[in-house]
Amino acid sequence: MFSLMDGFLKNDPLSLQKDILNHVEYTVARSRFSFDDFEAYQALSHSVRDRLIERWHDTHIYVKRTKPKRLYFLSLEFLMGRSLSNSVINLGIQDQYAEALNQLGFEFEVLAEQEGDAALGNGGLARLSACQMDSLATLDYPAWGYGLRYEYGLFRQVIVDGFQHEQPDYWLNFGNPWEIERIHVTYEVKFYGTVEEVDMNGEKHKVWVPGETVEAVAYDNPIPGYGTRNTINLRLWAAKPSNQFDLEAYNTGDYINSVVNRQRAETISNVLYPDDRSHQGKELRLKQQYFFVSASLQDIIRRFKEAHSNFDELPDKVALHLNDTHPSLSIAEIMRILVDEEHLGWNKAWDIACKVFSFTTHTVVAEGLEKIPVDLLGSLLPRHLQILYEINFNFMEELKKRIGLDYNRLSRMSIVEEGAVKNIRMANLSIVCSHTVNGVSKLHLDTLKMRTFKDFYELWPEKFQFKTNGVTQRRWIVVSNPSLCALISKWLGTEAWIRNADLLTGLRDHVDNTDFHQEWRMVKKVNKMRLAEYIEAMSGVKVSLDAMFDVQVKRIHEYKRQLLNILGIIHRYDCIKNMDKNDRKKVVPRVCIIGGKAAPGYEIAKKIIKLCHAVAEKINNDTDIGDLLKLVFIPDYNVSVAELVIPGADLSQHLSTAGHEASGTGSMKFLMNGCLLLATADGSTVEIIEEMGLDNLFLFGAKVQEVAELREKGPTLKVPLQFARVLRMVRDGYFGHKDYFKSLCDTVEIGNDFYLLGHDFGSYLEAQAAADKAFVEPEKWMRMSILSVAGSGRFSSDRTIQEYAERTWKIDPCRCPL
Ligand code: 26W
Repeated sequence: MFSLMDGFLKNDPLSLQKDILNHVEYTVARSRFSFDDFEAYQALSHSVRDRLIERWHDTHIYVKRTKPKRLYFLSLEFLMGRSLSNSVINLGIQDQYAEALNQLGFEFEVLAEQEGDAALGNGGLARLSACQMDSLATLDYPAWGYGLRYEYGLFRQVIVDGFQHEQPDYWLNFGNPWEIERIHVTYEVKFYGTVEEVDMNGEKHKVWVPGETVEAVAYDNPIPGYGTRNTINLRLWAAKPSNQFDLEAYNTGDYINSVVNRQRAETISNVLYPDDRSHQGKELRLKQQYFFVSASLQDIIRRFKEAHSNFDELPDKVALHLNDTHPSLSIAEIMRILVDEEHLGWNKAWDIACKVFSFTTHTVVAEGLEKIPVDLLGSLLPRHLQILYEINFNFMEELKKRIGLDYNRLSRMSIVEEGAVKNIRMANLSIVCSHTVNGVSKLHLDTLKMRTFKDFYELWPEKFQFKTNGVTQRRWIVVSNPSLCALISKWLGTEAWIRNADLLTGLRDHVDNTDFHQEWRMVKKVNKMRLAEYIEAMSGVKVSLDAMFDVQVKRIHEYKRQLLNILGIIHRYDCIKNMDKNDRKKVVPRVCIIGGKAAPGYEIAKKIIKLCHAVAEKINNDTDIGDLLKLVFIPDYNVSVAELVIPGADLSQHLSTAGHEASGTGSMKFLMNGCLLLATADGSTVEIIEEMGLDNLFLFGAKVQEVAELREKGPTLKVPLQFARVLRMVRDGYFGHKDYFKSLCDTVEIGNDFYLLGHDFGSYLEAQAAADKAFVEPEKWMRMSILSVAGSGRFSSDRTIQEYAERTWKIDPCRCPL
């Protein structure tokens, strides 16, 4: 008889081939005798998906039976990128698939290129969530992610005449094989209406009578771990009109309006907000947040109640993690569920809530913290506003007992911000209710303690922790840099580092081995060739492989100082122009690569992009300069572009003014790919230095403790002559568009230079010179490159997740038997 325990799917090349053809014929509905690359990709993905589903089921059943404490990771953003290669690698059947496809006349790598990115997030926070999901699965933690299934992900960046234009990213156009639509997993989510008081058994109860109902439908995305059968779930919600509308139409006869209303419901999960700086207090954004929170909590509570009968057990069985404040309405929602629906007493409910939530903040400055106008909240979620007021009232009473009537401090700490417009401070709410408040690097936590959340730290020092961010070596080495992956495994004599990145330190043993150097150099060369081809295809610029590939890719922000980079490039250009033939021979050729998106409403960031193009046009067309200097802007930077760019980089720049980058995770990906860093002592760079020493990277710029004082000096600050000179060139229209760049130049003029570009310019140039010097000593550079990879183990998200699991969530691995 057929044994269920064996499962249905075999993984030998012949079975895989049969499976793929089967999907060509019956899923894609193409003839198995004739199908193109895209159709082959679709069939291939479906065959991978089948294997994911089997493991997903087995994991789910095993966890359900074992009943461990579960983690629910709540995040409004996940930047997953592509799934095919990652899945096949984590399933451990990459060679079998390659062989199966070869025999069918296809190449795995070519088909993998057919996949579009899932870009349901903005930047650092969202990609971090994706890396952490990979680690949670790999380390066998019983965890689920919850998020929103936006129909439009982060906008596509198109450059026209050097200006950024945004185009919608309708990523579901060609179908998404990685998700499983759960038409039966739906919940009603309610909005608006009024709160009424009703008598129940002689007690007064508040009851919310909502005015609008929308349905949330679950879409499950299996996330496979590496070297384990465990496959966890990322459940994303989509909004669908509730049937309630149909009834109304029937009753009122207003059929047309009801159909229009249905459309309105669907807009909730339509589009990702593309701003990673400011919260604009928009109703749709608030609706998204609550829609996500309500559906997720209904799902979580239902699952809890299936297995447990008493809410006292909730903190032992459920950990809820708030990825930034975006999901923090969960706090009010869980109180509403426990008090209004489950009829627990307020104190009991609050006690439970305070034991289940933990919180990570990804921002540094107080101005970046999320606030919701009270009026807006009161109209959309009237009952929640009452609950928030009650939480705040209790908190203020407790606080008065602890600190007395220090009204300034009380008002700073209040969840409700008083003023012309009243706001709910979501960070204060999250801190008050969470048992742990996490920073994303050591330096970040220091800033939170000393500045942003000083009052709270003094009240509850024990709540504050840091978990330095990390990235997954599965995506950032194994998937994106297969030749480096093979080289590392060969020289370490094992693939175990893919699950245990600490083993990368073993590379230190070979740091002086010339054979190793030789192979290392070849790997970098192959990756540089790949990148050079891409650059030529994108921009028409031919670049020399002998040049140093110098990369800065990340969201465009004033604090990340892409402008400092561009001004440095202008300086370099200016110097070369003024050199004689002999001196030019000593110049280290550079290909400067910049990429990143600006938030659509962020004017200064958009001007930085335009300046980059204007400078590039001048330099790249200057035949007098030739290969000594090139500048290219890589459009539409996203996860899959990163996978191509990062392995090809020699040097990468991380230039944030000290104290402004909470952590930074790009740097870790570059490290893992043997790329040297040129950076300020900001965010996690401080710990990178700790790990590999000052001689292994090029450090520059003001230290965090100097920044405030430098700012105070303002107009009296000394700025190098070179800085004034390059700024003048831009101002005078050397790169054209004089008027357009004026406001950009003003932001860094003496007295106005908040991010201290002028102050840091001198040491920036010195660091650049040191990089040039090291590059012409290949042995030295090679050593630094090897030591970068060897020291990158600490920056694996596996380490981060293990710290969260042990110190914050208190969850244990739950490994599904093979
Ligand atoms: C809607 C407004 C909004 C949206 C997103 C404001 C702020 C955000 C994020 C919190 C911004 C973000 O991605 N922060 C980055 O998080 C990374 C992961 O922890 C850090 O490495 C970066 O330093 C931090 O800027």
